[in-house]
Order: sequence, then structure tokens, then C-alpha cells
Amino acid sequence: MRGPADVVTRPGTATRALGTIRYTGRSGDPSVASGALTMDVHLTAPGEPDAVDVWTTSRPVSVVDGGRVKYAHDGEVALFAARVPRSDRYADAVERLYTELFALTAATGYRELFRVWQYVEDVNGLNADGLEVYQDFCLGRARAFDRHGGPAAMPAATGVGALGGGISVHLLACREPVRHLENPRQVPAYHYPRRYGPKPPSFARATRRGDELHLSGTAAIVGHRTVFPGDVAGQCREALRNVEALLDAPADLAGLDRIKVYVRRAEDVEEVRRQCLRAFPAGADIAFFVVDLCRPDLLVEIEGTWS
Ligand code: 3EB
Repeated sequence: MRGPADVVTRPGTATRALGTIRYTGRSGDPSVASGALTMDVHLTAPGEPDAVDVWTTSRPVSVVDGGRVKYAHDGEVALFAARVPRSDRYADAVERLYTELFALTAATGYRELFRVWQYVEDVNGLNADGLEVYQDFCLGRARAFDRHGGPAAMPAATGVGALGGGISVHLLACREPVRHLENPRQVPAYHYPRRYGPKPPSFARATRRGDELHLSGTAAIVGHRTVFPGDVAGQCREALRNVEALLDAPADLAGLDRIKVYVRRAEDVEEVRRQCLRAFPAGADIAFFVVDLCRPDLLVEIEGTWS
């Protein structure tokens, strides 16, 4: 007997998971057990709702256990995931991980990174040398990018706090060329002055892949300075202005999907939610997380994918 299920499971048209990232109450190493790539990232406290990102494809998926890096790919796109365990110094381990990721993306042909997420435990804490953990992370990442393409290879990214788990990294890469974009309102992050750390952050404000536009985590930074310190309403408005500046037109806010909003202080979620529900269309997929952000004075950061 044939039913509607035959339609959705017809070979070649079924939607398969490339991989699943769960934002939940614990972090874990990536897993390819059961033939699917999954990773848990510790972003929610007890009582907060979990969120999940499922990256899907209509093409056959291969899943690979590459040691500490696990990945899944479909011939066009690959999702890589790995974790650096909690440590009191990160730069060397982060440099090694990114170097390994660049080697793997080159070896598999998925050379074009178009979106990276990095969730960093105790992101505003100090490492064993008194360097802020985020700056320690940036140092290792920048050293790896210095030897693998420099700013021209830097994709859209998110770098925010996690509630535990060391540093969890996942990234999307593809075979076809992509285009990395900057925001005219902001100094490119890879040109931030030295006062923000020994090496600047390695990311682009957005990356265009075909018809998709992947927006980095976007905050209330104008030039290279944080604006509206201490004022979450002002920072949220300014972050939304920066998001709009990355889109072709403000009306394009309606095309954003997979929106994630990171808020430093739980008491600010209500104001941020109010502004986001007004800015984005009804029914938009928005997840809110209460986590630290990579500059101590940032209160809110917003990301999304336009297609
Ligand atoms: C900023 O604009 C805010 O280190 O990968 C946003 C997105 C930020 C990505 C990263 C950092 C990163 O500088 C912080």
C-alpha cells in the first residue's frame, strides 16, 4: 500500500541530516555513533529550553570519524565538529585544532569555510598567564589563519561564552567559492587595534554562499568600539542596525532564519526579546541564550542566516 510517506522517502528527494548540534545542559565531544554526526554544546542552564540546529541535505551523507574531529559531508557541503577540553591556556591547543581543521578541509576538498561557531567556557575569565580566555583563544586561531589564507579565508563566525565544556567548535565548509563580506559601519574584526588582545579575532561579518547569506554574531560595535555600554536597549537597537547594514535592504530582516540571540544578563532577555519580536517577522525561528559575550562590555549579540 502506498501512502504519503512514500513521497517523502523517495530516494534522492528525502531530507537527511548532515548533522545535529544540540544547545543543551552539557557539552560533549562530537559523536558519529549511530551513523549521524551530533554534538552537544552547554548553553542552557537548568529550567531553560534546549535548542537544536539540524543541518539538512537532500543528498546522500557520509559520516567520518576523523579522530577528535568528526565530520559529515554530502559532496557539496561538510559539517565539521570538535572540542578543545577545558584548560588554563588555550592558544597552542586552538592553533593545533584549526591547523588540523584546515588540513582536513583541504584533504576532503571542502576548502571554503563559510560559517564557524565557537563556544568558549569562561570566555571573560583569565588564563594561567592573566590573559583573557577570549584573547587567548583569538591568539591561537589567528596563528593558524596566518598560515592558512589570512583574512581572505576568514568566514562568518560566532564566538561567545559557553556554560561549560572548554571550547566547542563546529563549522560549515563547501567546495564552491564563497564571498566574505564586511560591514561598512564596523572595522573588520581582523583589523581591531591591539588594545583588544595580542591577536585580533579571525572572522568576516558575513559570508555569501550562493543565495544564502550567513551573518556572524553581530553586536553593538561601531568602528571598533562598543557603543551604549551598560544599556541593553541601546545595544540591541545598534546590533539590529548592524544586522540591517549587512543585508541588501532593511526589509530583508524578514528573510532571516535560524536566528540566535545571545544575552549576557538574564534580566535583559525581556527587553531583547521585545525588540527582536518587533524586528523579525512573526513565526521567525529565534533562540535566546543567556551566556557571556567576548567583550566584557557587550550585552547582546544576534546572528542568523538569510536565504
Ligand atoms: C565583535 O563583533 C563581537 O571571535 O569569532 C562576534 C562574532 C564576535 C564572532 C569571533 C566575535 C567572533 O567583535 C564578537
